[in-house]
Amino acid sequence: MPLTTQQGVPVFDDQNSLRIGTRGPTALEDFHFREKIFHFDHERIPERVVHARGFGAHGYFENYKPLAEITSADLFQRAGEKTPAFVRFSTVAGNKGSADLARDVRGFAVKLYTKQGNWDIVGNNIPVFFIQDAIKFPDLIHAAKQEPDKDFPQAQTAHDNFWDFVSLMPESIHMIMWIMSDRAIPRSFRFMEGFGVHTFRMVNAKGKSTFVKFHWKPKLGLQSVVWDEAVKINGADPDFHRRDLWNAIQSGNYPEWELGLQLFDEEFANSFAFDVLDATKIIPEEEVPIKRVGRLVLDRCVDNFFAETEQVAFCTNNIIPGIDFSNDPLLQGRNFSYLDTQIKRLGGPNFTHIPVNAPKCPFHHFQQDGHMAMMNPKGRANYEPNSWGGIEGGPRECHQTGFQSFPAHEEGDKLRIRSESFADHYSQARQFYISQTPVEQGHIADALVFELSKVETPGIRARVVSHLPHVDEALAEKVARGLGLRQKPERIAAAKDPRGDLKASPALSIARNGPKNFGGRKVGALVTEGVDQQILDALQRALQSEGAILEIIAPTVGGVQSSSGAWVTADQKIGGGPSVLYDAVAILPGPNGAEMLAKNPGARDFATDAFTHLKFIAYTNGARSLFEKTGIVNDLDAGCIELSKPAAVANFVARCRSLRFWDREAVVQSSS
Ligand code: HDE
Repeated sequence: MPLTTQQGVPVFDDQNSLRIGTRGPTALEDFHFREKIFHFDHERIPERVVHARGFGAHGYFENYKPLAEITSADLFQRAGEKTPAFVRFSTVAGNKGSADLARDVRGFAVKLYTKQGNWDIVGNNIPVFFIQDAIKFPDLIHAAKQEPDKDFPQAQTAHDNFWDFVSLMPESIHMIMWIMSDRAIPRSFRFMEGFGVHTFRMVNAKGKSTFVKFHWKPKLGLQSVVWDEAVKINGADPDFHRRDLWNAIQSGNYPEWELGLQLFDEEFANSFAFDVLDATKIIPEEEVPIKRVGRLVLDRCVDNFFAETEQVAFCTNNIIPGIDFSNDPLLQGRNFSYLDTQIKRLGGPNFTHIPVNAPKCPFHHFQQDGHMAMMNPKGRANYEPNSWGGIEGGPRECHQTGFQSFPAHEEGDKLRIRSESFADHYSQARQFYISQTPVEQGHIADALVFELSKVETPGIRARVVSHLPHVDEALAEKVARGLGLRQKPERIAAAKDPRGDLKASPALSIARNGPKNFGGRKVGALVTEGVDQQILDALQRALQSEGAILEIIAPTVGGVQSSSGAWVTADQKIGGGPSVLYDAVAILPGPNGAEMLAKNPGARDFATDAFTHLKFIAYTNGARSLFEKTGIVNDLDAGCIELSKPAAVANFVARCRSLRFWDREAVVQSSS
């Protein structure tokens, strides 16, 4: 394939610019050189102001059963119907090059290319938000991102501005509980839920409206990492999440989520304890069960990151007949923001001409021209009404199938006011907290202590703590102690007294909603020369039938010879494949490898971190000298499984299904 210029002219020499003599000046007429440099100079576009770091993939949504009673949206009318989809996951605060394991909300944006146009569900992995009114969004994001004078810290909320702002905004406390929980450090995009957050409407062909909240439920169950692990993953593999998604899809293990609908009517909305238009509130699944209506499968990586993932333009205002907005003031503001931001980011009004943004159904309109117009309407008519008949006259509006807004009855005075029904800021924060397991509650307290210890202004630390008794007294005590506050701050006055009668919602805990098996997870086996081939084979087989992956970490990436004389190739060298990159580990030294591992800092960290991060550890006897050297030998517990014979592997894999050996946490914490 010959190299050409953008004009298609074949290139003779791409190594040297055109010059006068061998050492003379460059000739201005060197059009190939000029074109190449000019294009390079213009390669960058502005990154997203939020959600700059993201990763996308293609797939489809498959509808289970016709939902005509609830919505006329075409994609829900036929069982088994597949609708093409593009999904982009992201972090919020970090810049485009930031690390994947930042403590942050994750974006979960889905574009559905339906036969009635594109429908975007631009959601997050957390079902509530920090603020109730879109007018506060610039303040929230300014406070969360790098401080404007120093331009740091990057991709973290552990700084004064963020905590100053949220501590002055009690409505954010519910969200604070979520982002201090393990939800904000997911193990992978594949193991997290997605939420549309706002209340939307579904409208059927008869014009009947039902309120709806959208949920995405991961097939592989929920899973997060622990904080120390997140910090280390960011160093070991800042692309951990994108690599995980890429590898899963490329290896045919297509990630999958079920779409769940929480459907409710006006009557429920009026009787519910909170305002369904308030995006800082959820409706517990136990109160309105989730109806699973279809599945989203991601089965194709992008051909080009920039063309697809960077240029994809999600807009909350992209909805289709059968779907409609609610009056949630956050959603209403978003409907303005997303369209506006694309014009800045993508350079003009024709971003819908970019293939990833174009509908896959036929579309006809009279919009024309502008920067980079790629598909101006054909023919004579570029306006309507017109008297040109037939094809020449162009498209016409359609009263049967066209989008119609739900005729909600609206009236009232023009006011800048927050509804009284939005005033309870603490009750659901408390409900979230009491729905967590004790281990998860501990993580929330630890995260608050960690973040607030990075806050330099003591008054801000104390102000945050003054909100916590409304959530839970013991939590407030623990955080105050963790911060070394001499005096526990007075509980701050609440706009509305929190209620103490909300029941725990088990659906809100990650630990209670983990996987049923170890599928999609990864074990790292640390091996040396002479590793027991039978054990390795048994491990390989057991993991394969579980749908999990085995990676080998050896002294060199070249690999080792096993006990049977076979060559075992390695995926990583020691140090390059630390245990934080795996869900569970196996430490399998050969006869002479134990001493070497005990002396190797990378191998020592491998064992200690796996232990500290509460992972299941399989080992053969030789690993004991490594455990002695690292000091964990006396703490070996039921989460450490000796593979005395190949049959023991089954027990190890069965244990791995619980993902972590949480009982160890008390031991680890008391020794740290
Ligand atoms: Fe966004 N948000 N947002 N947001 N948001 C953007 O749009 C905005 C909010 C979310 O992968 C921007 O194209 C306002 C809630 C995702 O490309 C921008 C408000 C939720 C993504 C914008 C919110 C989200 C964005 C920046 C307050 C969860 C990434 C670049 C009213 C339901 C989509 C862009 C992608 C991106 C504005 C709040 C989710 C500036 C004004 C709540 C997943 O338009």
